[in-house]
Amino acid sequence: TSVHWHGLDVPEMADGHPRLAVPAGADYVYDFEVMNRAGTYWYHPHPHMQTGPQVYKGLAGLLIVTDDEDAAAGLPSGDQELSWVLQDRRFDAKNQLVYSTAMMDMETGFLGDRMLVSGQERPVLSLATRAYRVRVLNGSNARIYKLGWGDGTPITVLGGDGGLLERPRSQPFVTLAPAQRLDMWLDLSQRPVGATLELRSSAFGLADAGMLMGGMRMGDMMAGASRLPLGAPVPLLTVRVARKESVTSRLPDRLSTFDRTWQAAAGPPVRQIPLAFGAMQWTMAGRKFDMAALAADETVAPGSTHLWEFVNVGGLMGVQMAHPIHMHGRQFRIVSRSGGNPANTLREGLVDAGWTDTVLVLPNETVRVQITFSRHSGLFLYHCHILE
Ligand SMILES: [Cu+2]
Repeated sequence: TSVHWHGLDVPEMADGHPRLAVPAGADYVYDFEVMNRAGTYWYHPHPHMQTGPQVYKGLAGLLIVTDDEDAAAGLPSGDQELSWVLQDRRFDAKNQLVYSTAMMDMETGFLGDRMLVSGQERPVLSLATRAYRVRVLNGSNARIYKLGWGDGTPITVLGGDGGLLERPRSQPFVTLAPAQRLDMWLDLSQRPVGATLELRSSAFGLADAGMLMGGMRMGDMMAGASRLPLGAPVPLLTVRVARKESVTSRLPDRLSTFDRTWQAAAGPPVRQIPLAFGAMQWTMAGRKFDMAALAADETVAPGSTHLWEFVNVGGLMGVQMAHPIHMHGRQFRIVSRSGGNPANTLREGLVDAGWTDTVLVLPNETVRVQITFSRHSGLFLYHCHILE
């Protein structure tokens, strides 16, 4: 296996590239200094064709980076800081994990039929009448969530993949694609003891995530499809207000000043990268994955700034799919999002502000990102984070 430190800017030899996979029984020391700002990062294996099953069986975890600026924001910490990892799984009659390699799962990604939050199915958390900071990771192989509170309370977003936003923002839902993180504020101070609040993923249309082939769901045509299809509504966990605590916790108006260092670059030309489906394979920029080959337009100077545009073109017969595109190395910014279906209900949950390392490109959309590449030279990856 190999270990990828998702979101961290690390040297080539520590990035977990599949060609540097460590053979079974061998040792390898990942040696790097954390250069990232505070944020919710994570780690998972990255060997070629084995990432899906290895993550599924448990080889993944959170990596929380702290710094002075994050501490100065005065957000809830210690027992008031919670971490929820969302993963869908299938179990057999003996409660053992089932990982299917049916054709359908391999093309659109593996979907479980039971939801786990940090390893527990629909946990009930007993909390107090105060505010909490909640970090959420979508650690699923392929499932997209449309997160919301059961009583319609908006989600107060504090940050995403690359740390805190400049200011909190409130939105009815958060669309969380595989590998993405959400940092949110949960205020229970006005709720009575005994009240409950459910976190759930709301329904969205399969077409919103692009899983349609000539009007038919791809999964219906093949065996092995999940009993919990993509876009099905599903409860995730319940928060129960268990005790009264008189602590005043105020949501800070300003969280970070980090954004001041960011400026939209006008200079660099835009490189277009079509995401397409043909001959039963997904391609990026017309190419399949090659372990070591690079195209000229994939070679960048260390520390240089580029505009890359991901164009979700799909394929014949209306084959379409939402792609969470992850770039290794530096966090980047989303400059613009255009095209696609304006009625796509996953859109209202997107958080395109702040620093990110994984951007969801919805069907027929064009998403332009600005990235300043790492000072570390070497061979790094960019890929769709659906693990199959
Ligand atoms: Cu990753």
